[in-house]
Amino acid sequence: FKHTRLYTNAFVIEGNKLLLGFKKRGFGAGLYNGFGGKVEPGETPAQAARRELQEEAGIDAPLEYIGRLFFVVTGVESVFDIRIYVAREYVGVPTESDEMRPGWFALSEDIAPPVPGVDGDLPDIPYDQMWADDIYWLPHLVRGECFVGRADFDEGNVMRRYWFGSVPHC
Ligand code: 6U4
Ligand code: NA
Ligand code: NA
Repeated sequence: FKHTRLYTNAFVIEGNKLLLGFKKRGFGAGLYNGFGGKVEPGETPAQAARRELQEEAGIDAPLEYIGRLFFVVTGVESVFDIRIYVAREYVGVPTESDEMRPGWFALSEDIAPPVPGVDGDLPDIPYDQMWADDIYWLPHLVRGECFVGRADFDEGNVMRRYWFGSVPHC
């Protein structure tokens, strides 16, 4: 089969809010996503995840590994092996970078009771402006359940098939 390339994707949750970035350039521009990118030589995925979060969102967070997504694109030689991380606290102020514009989104009320006047005005998670498979695994991440899965895309960002499942531990 194809070879794999390591990537990271990091999500920060604070209470009832999820931090996403609007990607301004590159592959996936125009979509909301977590913060991440390629794992560089000599780096562990955890180190890369923390570095990318700092570079793209301007914050530091105690990221924990929560899931793994194999992203397959028709006509692309390598498979993206994306290590997905989550943190429930962070240090710093989310700041726009060349690549990403950060913003907070409301998590559904079954996660934790909303704080009136603080969480109430936030937009819902913009699944229609995210990679099409994210809606199947982001709920696992929000619940703190480890997951693994695969999504296959045609050129033109059309998802052909996917599977996701939760796993007992990461
Ligand atoms: P750097 O190192 O920052 O330049 P970059 O191309 O920005 O890397 P990124 O995060 O866009 O990396 O991820 C590379 C590829 O992995 C994306 O182009 C598509 C895929 N991917 C990333 N996040 C995904 C997500 N949430 N859902 C999905 N595919 C994703 O299905
Ligand atoms: Na990136
Ligand atoms: Na990057």
